[in-house]
Amino acid sequence: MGEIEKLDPSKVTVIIPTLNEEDGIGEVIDGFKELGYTNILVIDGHSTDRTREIAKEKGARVVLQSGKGKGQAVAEAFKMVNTPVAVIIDGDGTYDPKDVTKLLQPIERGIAEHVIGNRLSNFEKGAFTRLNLIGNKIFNALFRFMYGVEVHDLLTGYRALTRDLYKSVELEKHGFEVETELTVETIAKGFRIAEVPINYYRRKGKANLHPIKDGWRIGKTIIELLVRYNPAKYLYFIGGLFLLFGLIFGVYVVHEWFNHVSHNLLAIVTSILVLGGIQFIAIGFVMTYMFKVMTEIKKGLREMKE
Ligand SMILES: Nc1nc2c(ncn2[C@@H]2O[C@H](COP(=O)(O)OP(=O)(O)OP(=O)(O)O)[C@@H](O)[C@H]2O)c(=O)[nH]1
Ligand SMILES: [Mg+2]
Repeated sequence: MGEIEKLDPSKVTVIIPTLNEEDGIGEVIDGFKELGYTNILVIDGHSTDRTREIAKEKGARVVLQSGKGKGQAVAEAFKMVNTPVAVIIDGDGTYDPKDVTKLLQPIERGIAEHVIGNRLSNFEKGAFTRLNLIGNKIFNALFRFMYGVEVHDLLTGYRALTRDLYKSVELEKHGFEVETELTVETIAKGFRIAEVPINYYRRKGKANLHPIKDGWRIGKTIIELLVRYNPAKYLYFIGGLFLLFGLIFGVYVVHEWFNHVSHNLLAIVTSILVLGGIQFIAIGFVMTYMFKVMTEIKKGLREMKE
């Protein structure tokens, strides 16, 4: 990371995905301009209000996304920018442009390639609905449990990423799953995440997120992407289930056998469950090891390229 020390605003591109954010977009752009950031890319999802017009007036570069959804917009924006760092922020005025200095610090210090702004310690009343807050907590807990990474605000929309990272992430999800996917891609590729506390305010304008529909998709994504991150965990789970049932049947069969009753079929099933379970877990171990080595190799190759 020799290239990055104290980051000059010219080394940063601010990416703002928008869909009908005429009430918020102006102040977000102004906020960054006041701080000296001039590379501002608004990637718009075919807003039907004055969003694009306002963004252009304020001097941002405005691009219409080619597909649909926030995820697709962010992926497209990553292809278009090339500064050492990209910052992503929502266009609805819920985040404070001034917090960008906090967001950049871990990158400047060389301790992370992906910094996420944690909204949960300091948010304005009404910024989260109760459902959103509960949903958030559940997803974060699920994520920590499954991935073993200490993330407390997985779904935040305010992030900073280094070029190495934003150029190498593969984003396949098109909607609000993008935050989850970015985080999984980061750890799966061996990059480091840091979390900094930021402010969070009530949104300007109407919501785009549907808590139930999008919540369901986000939850599914967390589970689905485990395959990409560490497929062995699935094998442990299946192996564990096999062993558990094997054990239950086994105890029963043996117990009955002592009472002079034989259950031949169940005895066979028990053996299959136990042997199968052990095999799943053993393969899981091998896969975990392979995965670790692959991550190290990818990291090493990247460092060599620098
Ligand atoms: N380009 C593009 N941007 C989108 C799309 N959907 C949402 N956005 C933008 O992505 C950002 C985050 O979306 P929000 O609707 O604020 O989602 P959220 O912050 O999780 O939910 P709220 O609590 O309702 O604000 C906003 O700036 C949206 O305008 C889309 O389909 N295309
Ligand atoms: Mg928002």
